[in-house]
Amino acid sequence: MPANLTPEYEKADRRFREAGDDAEKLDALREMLRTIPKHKGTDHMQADIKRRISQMRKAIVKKGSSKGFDQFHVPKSGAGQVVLVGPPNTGKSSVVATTTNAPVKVAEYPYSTALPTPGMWPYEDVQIQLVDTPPITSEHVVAGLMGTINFADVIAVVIDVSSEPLEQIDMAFSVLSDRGLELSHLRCNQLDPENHRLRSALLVANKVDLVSAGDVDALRELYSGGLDIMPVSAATGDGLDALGRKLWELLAVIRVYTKQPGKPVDKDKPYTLATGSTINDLAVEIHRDLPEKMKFARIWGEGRFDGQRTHRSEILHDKDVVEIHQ
Ligand SMILES: Nc1nc2c(ncn2[C@@H]2O[C@H](COP(=O)(O)OP(=O)(O)OP(=O)(O)O)[C@@H](O)[C@H]2O)c(=O)[nH]1
Ligand SMILES: [Mg+2]
Repeated sequence: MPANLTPEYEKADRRFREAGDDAEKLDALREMLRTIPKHKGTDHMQADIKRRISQMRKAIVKKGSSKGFDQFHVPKSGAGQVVLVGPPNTGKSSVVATTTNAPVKVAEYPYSTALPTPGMWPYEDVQIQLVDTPPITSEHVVAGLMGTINFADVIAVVIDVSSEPLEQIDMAFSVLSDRGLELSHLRCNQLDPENHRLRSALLVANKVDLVSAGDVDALRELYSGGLDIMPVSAATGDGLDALGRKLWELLAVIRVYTKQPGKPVDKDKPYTLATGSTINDLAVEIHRDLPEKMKFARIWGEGRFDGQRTHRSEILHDKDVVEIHQ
């Protein structure tokens, strides 16, 4: 294997080799295509992955399961994908409804959401993708939903803090763990790439408007699972800013602005990259031919001399400004 494959790619490749069924294989292949470094040296591999995706899709269609699966595959978009998971009626759809423009259904009765639905949540000048999902219970998890959950970057377990929150947490954890997922408070980039059961996660304690501050403190004291608890109210908006910040932290991405020589900084659409990315990674994102054409780059940012000339292996920080010279 070429030496410059990323740990994310290698993780997806392992996931493919260990996948139990075609749907998981297809998921892993798509992740491989997303994470493979895009440059000439990997052209052949990219073409090979695309061919395998196409074959796998055909195989699934042949087996008659394509409809069910595709509806549960949510392509990634924005700075990262967060899937909201939890028992019925806890407010998963309400959180997505208040933070995004997604056409989700909120209802007083349980089991109102039948399919995953994505929405984009503007966080500062980037967008975090939230995915609303059908509820899980110890008796039943809708077919295909584990594929959606597995694919996400971060899992947000949404519980209703006003109604036996610890039982809801236990149920959600055991449902996920029975299906091969362990939840961790660590950021995406801190997870052991060898352990593909592990996912970055947090607890969203929704409906805090219905309880007292003391009830939230009591939950924090009694809960010993290690995840961060984010108290929010989809009804009043309380806690949502803090939730956005926390999700941004867990996703472990940075945003980088670019500028053309002699022109102002393009502040409209920052590039989002994994923490630890370099100038070269940014160049690949901009255009796959750019790394070859790039002569040098200048960089502005905290702890840097304004416009200092730098090399392609320079590690970028959140909010850096980069000017690439070809
Ligand atoms: N008081 C209060 N009610 C809320 C809050 N969030 C949601 N609700 C109410 O809780 C009920 C369920 O909300 P949904 O968003 O549909 O819950 P859900 O988790 O998506 O439900 P399912 O899709 O059936 O699993 C609705 O009546 C909402 O209005 C909140 O923060 N405070
Ligand atoms: Mg719902």
